[in-house]
Amino acid sequence: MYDKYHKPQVASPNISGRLIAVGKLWKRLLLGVVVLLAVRLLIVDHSSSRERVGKSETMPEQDGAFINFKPSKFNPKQRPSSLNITGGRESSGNKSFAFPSFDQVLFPLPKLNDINDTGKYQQQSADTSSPKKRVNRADAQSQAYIKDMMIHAWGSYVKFAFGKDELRPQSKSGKSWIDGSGYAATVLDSLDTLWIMDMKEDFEIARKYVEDQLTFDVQGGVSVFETNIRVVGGLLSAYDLSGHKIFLERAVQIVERLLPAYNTKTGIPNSMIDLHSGSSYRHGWTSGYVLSEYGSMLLEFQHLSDLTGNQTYEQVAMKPMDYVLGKELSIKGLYPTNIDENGQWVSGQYTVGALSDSFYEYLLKLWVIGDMKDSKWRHAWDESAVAIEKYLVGKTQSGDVYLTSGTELWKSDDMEHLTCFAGGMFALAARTLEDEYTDRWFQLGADLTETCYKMYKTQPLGISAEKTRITDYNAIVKYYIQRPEAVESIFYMWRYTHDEKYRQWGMEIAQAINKCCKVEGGYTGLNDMTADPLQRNDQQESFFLAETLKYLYLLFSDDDLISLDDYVFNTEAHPFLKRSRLQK
Ligand code: DMJ
Repeated sequence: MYDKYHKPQVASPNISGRLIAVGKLWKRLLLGVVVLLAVRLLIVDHSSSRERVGKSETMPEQDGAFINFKPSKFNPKQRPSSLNITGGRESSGNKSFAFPSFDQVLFPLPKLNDINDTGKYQQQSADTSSPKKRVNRADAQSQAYIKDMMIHAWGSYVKFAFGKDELRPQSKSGKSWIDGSGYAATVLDSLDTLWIMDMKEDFEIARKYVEDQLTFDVQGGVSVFETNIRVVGGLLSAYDLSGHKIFLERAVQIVERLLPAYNTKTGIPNSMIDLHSGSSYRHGWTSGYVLSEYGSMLLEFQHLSDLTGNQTYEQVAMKPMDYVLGKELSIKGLYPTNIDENGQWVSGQYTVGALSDSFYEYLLKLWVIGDMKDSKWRHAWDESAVAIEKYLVGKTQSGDVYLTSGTELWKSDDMEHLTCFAGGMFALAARTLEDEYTDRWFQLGADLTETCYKMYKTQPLGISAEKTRITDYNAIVKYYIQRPEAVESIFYMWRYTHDEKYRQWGMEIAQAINKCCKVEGGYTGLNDMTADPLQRNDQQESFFLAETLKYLYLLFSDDDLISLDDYVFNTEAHPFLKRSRLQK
């Protein structure tokens, strides 16, 4: 499959020809070394001058341009001491020479001193200032394959369940999470995917629904978190992409209805709310408030504040984040999954899967969407990443790396599909900051992504379980509900490496889904992904259209389509423009 990149073979030369060729090779090597040394010197000189600029920035706090700079709080060299750093790049304290990689020469990543460097940071992004010639990387045939899946999933929803929250593909009917039609979750979750796949007529059908029929005045409890990531997220990204004001108006309406959930002792929102009455309450099925739920609100609320100028939304969602980030932890960087209404941690178990996942994701993404200026987020994420690696990352005897749950004393040997988002998260962290952890996080991202691919590949139907024991790839929790996390990480790895294997992995997964889950009325999940004959679950998740199909499509698209330089994906794969890209 790499043959098309191979240079044509030449006939083998005789001995003297070989000697001449070797001589030429040495000359070239020597020249290369001299050029690299010169470039390296330029970079060292450049970074030391940036360091000088950085120091002067620490001075006047009243200077608006440097308002967020907190050098005393965030010193990357003061890393948690528990970690034994191996194989990183040179630190600024150790000037031993290392050749810069090709990427470093062309697109040097910012160092921490650049973080508050008002704009210089973003201008270094590859797509805007790169001298490199643009390469169109779209694979039109594979894109069409994925788009066909979306046409079938969306078309079936329109035909059998339009206006309901979800489609039941086998019974060809609709399903609502609450009374009546619910709030049309699949319409709102699908808007940006329709736009990105250039399904403009369908987008128009959805837009008209949002304009003329959508109502949030519905009775019955809905999840504050799910409403936020799917409904608010879907509306805001539809607004960012299309500019239609109605999406922003609707986002304001739904967030106003969510706000009463924040009237609690600690400012941590209740998990459930009745959108009609505004009365809110905690889940019955778990104690206290859930980390991934209250910790995955700020990206959306902040974006809404940025777009409307109303700071209330950001302030309200900031409060619980500041509250938990300021709390004492038994293990620095690891946050218990639950907290009670008095602000006491409830469990002593840690995970990056269910109940925690997107909290960690948002620590990083809050930093990235803010153009890497507010170092409090990156600092918190860094601390978490170090602890996650130490306590929750495992390696099997055959070398497969996985991310699991555990306590201070033990860790499990399984991995949830939900946790598979972490491959992309570690890759994103590595590609947005250069420090001694860069290579390490990127490798961890790549390793986790590969394990998640194997969670599909090793199964009889090519479909992953909800939870897999990684030592032998035995399915432990056997249902499959069209989750996106594996293809999400595959998408990030593709964008950052352009290694064809990632596209191959994504296509294998797409084909397996088509084989097992496509029915006349849409796409179903499976009650048991090992069962023969198939045990379908008659459920088409809204995140199948919002995330799984979107990440698969973007995997085969050109890098410019939702460029990672310009957008940050919320945890439901809704792309938001970075703060610096918003028109003031
Ligand atoms: C989605 O709603 C989001 O990705 C969320 O963060 C986790 N669960 C589902 C998909 O698995």
